[in-house]
Amino acid sequence: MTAINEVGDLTIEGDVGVLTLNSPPVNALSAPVRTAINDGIKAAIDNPAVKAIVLICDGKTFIAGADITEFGKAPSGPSLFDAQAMIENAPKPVIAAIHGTALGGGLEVALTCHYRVAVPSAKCGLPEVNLGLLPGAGGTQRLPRIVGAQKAVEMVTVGTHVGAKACKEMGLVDELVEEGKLREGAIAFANKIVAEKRPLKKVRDLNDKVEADRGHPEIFANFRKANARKFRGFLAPEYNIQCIEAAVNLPFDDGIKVEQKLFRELVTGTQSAAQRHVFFAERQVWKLPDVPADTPTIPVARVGVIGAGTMGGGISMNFLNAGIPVTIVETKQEALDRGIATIRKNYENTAKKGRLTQDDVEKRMALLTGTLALEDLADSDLVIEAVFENMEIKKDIFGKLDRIVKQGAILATNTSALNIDEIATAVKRPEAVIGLHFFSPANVMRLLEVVRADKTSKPVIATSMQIAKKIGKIAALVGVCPGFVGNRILAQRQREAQKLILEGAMPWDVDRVLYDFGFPMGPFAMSDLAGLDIGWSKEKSTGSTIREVLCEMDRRGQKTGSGFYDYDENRNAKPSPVVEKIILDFAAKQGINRRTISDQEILERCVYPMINEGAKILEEGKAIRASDIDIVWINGYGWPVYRGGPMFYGDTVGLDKVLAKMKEFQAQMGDDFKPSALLEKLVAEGKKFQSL
Ligand code: T1G
Repeated sequence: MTAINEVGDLTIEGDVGVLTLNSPPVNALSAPVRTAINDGIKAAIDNPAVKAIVLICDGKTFIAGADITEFGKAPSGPSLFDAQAMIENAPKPVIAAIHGTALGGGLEVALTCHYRVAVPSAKCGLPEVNLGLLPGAGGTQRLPRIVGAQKAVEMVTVGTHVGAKACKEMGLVDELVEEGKLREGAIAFANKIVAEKRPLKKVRDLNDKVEADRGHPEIFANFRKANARKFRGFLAPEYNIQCIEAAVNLPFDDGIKVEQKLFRELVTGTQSAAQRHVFFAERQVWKLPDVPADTPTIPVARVGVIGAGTMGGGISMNFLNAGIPVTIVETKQEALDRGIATIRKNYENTAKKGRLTQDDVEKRMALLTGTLALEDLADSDLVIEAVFENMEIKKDIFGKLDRIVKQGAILATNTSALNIDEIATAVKRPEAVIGLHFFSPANVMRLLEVVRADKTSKPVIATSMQIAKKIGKIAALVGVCPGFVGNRILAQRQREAQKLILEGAMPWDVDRVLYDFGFPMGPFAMSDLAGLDIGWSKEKSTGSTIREVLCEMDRRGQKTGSGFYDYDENRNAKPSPVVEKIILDFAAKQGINRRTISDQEILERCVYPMINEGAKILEEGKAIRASDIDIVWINGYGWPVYRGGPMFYGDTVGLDKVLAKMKEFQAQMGDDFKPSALLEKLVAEGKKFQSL
């Protein structure tokens, strides 16, 4: 065995040189890894005893891509292109031996090999688009030469991880070898190649697929049309498509030039910086400074859910999906039956779309037990209360749970706003109480706010974060304050949106600006979707807000065919002259002289107070990191991932600009815009939220 460097070694097994990379955690293409490839392949080429070369990785996976942590830093060591050229121009067959995932640059390295073998559990993909990038090492030019343009655009614009079997069917992998015997299998394959004197197949020279696709621009036109909504606002998907088009229409080396030009644009742009930030932010949320990774956790074998309404039902589905039995409690049989029927209907609908088998549905439903007796939760390891948002009701329930549920269980509330410290006063074990704030629909939305109360114990926190991961959520550990993190920041935007439509904008102006910014919909369209009458009652209505007036007119949103917008039979929204008049009347009654408000002012007044509130949340220690706040807003409220979240966006705009604008608004409109001390401090020090 010859050590090439600290992450690579070359062993000669018979006629085969095996170059093994070992650079945890994912063998990313850092400078040492690129050096190991470049020098290791050269050493194998120069060794006359070696007739074929196997490139394999130790650890959990084949190369999982370029080393994202190197981006933006001065390059060192051989470039990825150098390492790839060493492989592709080798006079001996080079075989990539794939386990785990060959992703991004990893697959691009494998595509410069002459052959690829994999174990059945392996996956291949070009997920750069999820980092706001495109495969910048020839992937967009080589992939379509194997799988054709249609499959290639699908893979590069979604970043799919394709299983080895499908890769073999597509020709991405030449042979599947026995699971757990990759090294032996790859060496045997190498010997076979040599014995059969198979040619050195360079992917770059395979032109039949791209030539067959040439003259069919409809492949790309149809794909763009079908995905316009999904790709709205993103640069990377479109640039990926253009690279595949170049592979079809241009010679290889010209296509590479297109790829390099567009890659450079993306990698130096704000969208990719934002999406790379999110990639790491999603992994940071699980790191809790004051809850050590070895904190003991509570095994959760049985879950109790109180309330079989929309939230209780959705919450239950998360656990049923993870194979955890759920006992769901209601006060009336009819409500219980309705709740369970809704869960079943949701599963049946998913099965109709082919995402679940009927057997999956029955397995999940078999794990669900309905009851009217809280006593049936006695043996639950985790109980989640999801009843009406009323403090007295919740405290009454927690008092009962305290007497019923076994010691050591977690007592969680799904409240979205009530004070969990107060709820915890209803039990003798406040250390067991925590908030698990799911977002509706709870079985779909990825975000979970894990709300630690003053007395919540570390094992309860650690278990809650662990179970969140187990049920496929992305969790942010937050503190008790009005609205916790997500809704507290939302309140800033809602307040300004309501003020803006009195001062001169219309709901459709505010919605358009925020939609164009990248939100899936603006606040008024969202209100119409959710229903304007949430929390409203005819008896108590005073007509003192536009929303109340609309509810009194039975304009309660999409469900009544009108709200802030008028809706046609297909629920297409259009601005409403009725609403316009209501708004004008309201403004007149309040003596407001309406004025024209620019889109820029709408955006800054809606977004900058959100950033400022995030800074206050950090000051108060109600969130651990600025990037956690970004994760909350991206996964709970549809903040566009290519803008990185409110805090990252503040850094992108420049905190000095945000501060200056907040001060300007404060002078004009008062202390709703009072800058937080942290914002002032960061600007004074020339720092960013990311530096915290
Ligand atoms: N670079 C640097 N670090 C990486 C990394 C990467 N590419 N991928 C993962 N890590 C770190 C991650 O931050 C975490 O660190 C640890 O590895 C485990 O990751 C030229 C330009 C491979 C499926 O987009 O999808 O190639 O938190 O928790 O759940 O065209 O990691 O432990 O300190 O996610 O088992 C393209 C990204 C790059 C793949 C494994 N490649 N990675 O998932 O572990 S751009 C990607 C993943 C590129 C070329 C272009 C996943 C995984 P820490 P993990 P996992």
